[in-house]
Amino acid sequence: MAKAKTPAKVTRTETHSQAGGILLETRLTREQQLELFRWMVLNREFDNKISLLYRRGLVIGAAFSSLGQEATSCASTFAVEKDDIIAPMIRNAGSTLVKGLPPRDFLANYMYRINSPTGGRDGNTHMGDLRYGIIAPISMLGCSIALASGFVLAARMKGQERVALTWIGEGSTSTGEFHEDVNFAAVMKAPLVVIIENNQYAYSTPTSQQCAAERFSDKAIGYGIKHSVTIDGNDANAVYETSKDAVDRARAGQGTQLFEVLTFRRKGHAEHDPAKYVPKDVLEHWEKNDPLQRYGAYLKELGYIDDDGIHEMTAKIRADIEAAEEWVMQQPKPDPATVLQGVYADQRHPAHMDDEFLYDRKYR
Ligand SMILES: Cc1ncc(C[n+]2csc(CCOP(=O)(O)OP(=O)(O)O)c2C)c(N)n1
Ligand SMILES: [Mg+2]
Repeated sequence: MAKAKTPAKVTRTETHSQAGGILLETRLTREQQLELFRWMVLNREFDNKISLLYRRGLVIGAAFSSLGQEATSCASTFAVEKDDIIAPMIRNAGSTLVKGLPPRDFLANYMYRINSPTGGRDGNTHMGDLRYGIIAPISMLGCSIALASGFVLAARMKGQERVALTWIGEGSTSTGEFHEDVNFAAVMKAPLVVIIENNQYAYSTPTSQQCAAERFSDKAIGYGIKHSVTIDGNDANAVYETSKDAVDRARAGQGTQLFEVLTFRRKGHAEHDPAKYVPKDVLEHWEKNDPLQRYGAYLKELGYIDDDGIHEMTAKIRADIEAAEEWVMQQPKPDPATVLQGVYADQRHPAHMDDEFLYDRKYR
């Protein structure tokens, strides 16, 4: 952590917990830490459900998992406000859920139902909902950064103090778009936070084969961005604290912020990829470094929750996801005859039939 925090609530001399090795100095209350843990469990259970649905042939688009990266999505989004904007990528289901999109809407999108943010047009994660401040993930790697900075620069012209948070894989930082977009945002002092999620692989390409920089956070200096750090992305408190500092600085007018979280993609690029190119010992190392296990162990050490509490929490989340799936299965799929609707201005998108304004969605 780069700078001193508001007074720490812990009196011990250790900086990290014995169990889980979690950063002890945090502004989060007991209740907030339990809530953050709950989001991380939801993130994992949601991903597990998508994986199962994919295997049953009920999700037919690519199904992306963030197994092992739950802290990087959930703890960072925990640091933004309701009116802030997030621009997630394919591996940030947790961010979308924390920002408020109901799991059943997300599930409905994966299962291409009319009652979903894209009205059944997209069978995976490329959907957003501006009612919750969520910009849809963009396939062209790097492009989300320009959209996110454009959004908050426009907000600034309207006198609003909105901050945008976006994530980018370490592989995507080698695109021209990343360079152009971060440079533009930094020059304009856009209130934007860019988190580089270094999960060690870009599809089958390991980090060592696509970038010679020692640390991805070093890229910040080329854009004049200060305070860039590389942190343990599997430590939810560290991710929250670093994100909160960056969001606060961006809101205070200090311009674009960027930092790197070290984590690992524990599944293939998507469900179709068995990731046989990942060495077994590396995978085992990161399995032992699991963000949920670590945060759970830490919360137990503090006496905030016990094993029964974790089981109860997980069972409730699973039941909610089952109920969401049941609801989704009742929803109709789009009529193929409507495929051109929403492509041109003269025919409204089926998910926005009643909209007075495109983003005032009433798809439910
Ligand atoms: C400009 C561009 N090039 C290539 C692709 C194909 N592609 C999609 S995801 C991906 C790997 C991205 O790796 P990384 O940025 O590390 O993110 P991760 O999947 O590890 O989260 C590639 C090459 C694309 N979508 N856009
Ligand atoms: Mg990657």
